[in-house]
Amino acid sequence: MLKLYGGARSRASIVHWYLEELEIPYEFVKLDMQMGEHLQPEYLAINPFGKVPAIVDGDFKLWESGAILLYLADKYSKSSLSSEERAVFSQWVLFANATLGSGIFVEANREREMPRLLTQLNEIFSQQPFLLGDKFTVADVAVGAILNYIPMILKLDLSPYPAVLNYMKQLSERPAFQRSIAKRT
Ligand SMILES: N[C@@H](CCC(=O)N[C@@H](CS)C(=O)NCC(=O)O)C(=O)O
Repeated sequence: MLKLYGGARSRASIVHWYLEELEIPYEFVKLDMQMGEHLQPEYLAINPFGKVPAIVDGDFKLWESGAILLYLADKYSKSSLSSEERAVFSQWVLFANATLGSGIFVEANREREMPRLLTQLNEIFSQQPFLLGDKFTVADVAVGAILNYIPMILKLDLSPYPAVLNYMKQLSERPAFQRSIAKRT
């Protein structure tokens, strides 16, 4: 069975959420990061950098939350993906982890980056429920997780972006979200 390695309040919750959405069997291995379990040889054999999340799927090991999301989308989505679909998923997952995450959570970037990023996202969610239209995809897990981390971590006024707030709320009410990221696992 696929194993997801994570720690309390870690980015493993993003992958956890997607596994719940996919409804595939998996085991969540919760490392005691306070005790440095992620830096022990057993885990370093999976991710030599000692960061979570990582997965082990059969003999295959993979780390970096974005890479894991894309692998899961590719392997476990109900229909097979075209090159274009795969590329658009990569675009949004990289946007979430590289551009949106650092634009919001790196304080030095926030004033400059956050308004332009959230204004455009607000525009998108004013037109459609999900990033790619009417269908929830892995892109929403990547971007939605970063957005929903905001109220968990920071006190920011998002009221200028009502469509983003509504999107965050819709996502946070999904049963798979409630079973995973909402518990801050
Ligand atoms: N870009 C990586 C970030 C991984 C990361 O920094 N994980 C943190 C937990 S959220 C971690 O493992 N920290 C432990 C450490 O640095 O010792 C990803 O998205 O997977």
